[in-house]
Amino acid sequence: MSAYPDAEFLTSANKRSQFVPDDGREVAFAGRSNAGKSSAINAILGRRGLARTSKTPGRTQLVNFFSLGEGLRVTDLPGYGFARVPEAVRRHWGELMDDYFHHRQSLAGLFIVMDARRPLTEFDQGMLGWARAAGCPVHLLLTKADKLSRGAGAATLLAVRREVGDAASAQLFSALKNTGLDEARLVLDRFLGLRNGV
Ligand SMILES: Nc1nc2c(ncn2[C@@H]2O[C@H](COP(=O)(O)OP(=O)(O)OP(=O)(O)O)[C@@H](O)[C@H]2O)c(=O)[nH]1
Ligand SMILES: [Mg+2]
Repeated sequence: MSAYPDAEFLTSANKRSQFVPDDGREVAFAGRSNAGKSSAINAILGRRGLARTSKTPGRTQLVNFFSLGEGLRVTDLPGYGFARVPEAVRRHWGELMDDYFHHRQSLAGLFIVMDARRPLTEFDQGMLGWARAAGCPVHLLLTKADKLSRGAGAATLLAVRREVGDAASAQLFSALKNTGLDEARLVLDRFLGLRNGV
């Protein structure tokens, strides 16, 4: 059975007026373009093909809302840091993200998805700084860990944890090998208020 049996796609929004009603609790997945956000959502929710994935960076250009049940949601945000997009698209992305992060009352937690081979880019740091200022709890998902040896993965995780301190929790993850699923689901449930404590 799926970890979240009621998970379903709600809508894609290109502007704030298209966002779903701002009630309940919502957890956002943000990260660089092509980092593996949509794949991570599918793996964590246990629903292949729920969020659209692609080999082409910049695939998710909209804010995609998924329901996990009454008043509980996950959002798949458009990736940042992809150089080869027109200026107008990049500007629109910035406005959409501003609208989302500055107004979303139901935002209860943020997963920052990073390629474990290139963690904590400038953009990731910016996102982390924003979330910290907003008092939004953050979990760093170091994905594509299957691309690293065990030793290199462990060293990366240690370095990331040292760098962020208590600003965020962090873990290794692979959507390809389904590693780190239990840990990610524990954090998601905690952000959604489905579990207490750490
Ligand atoms: N090896 C490996 N590849 C992965 C993993 N997760 C995602 N990928 C691949 O990385 C590429 C991008 O994955 P997506 O999940 O679409 O990435 P995204 O962050 O949603 O991308 P945008 O929506 O374009 O910003 C795809 O080719 C995936 O198959 C993983 O854990 N391991
Ligand atoms: Mg995507």
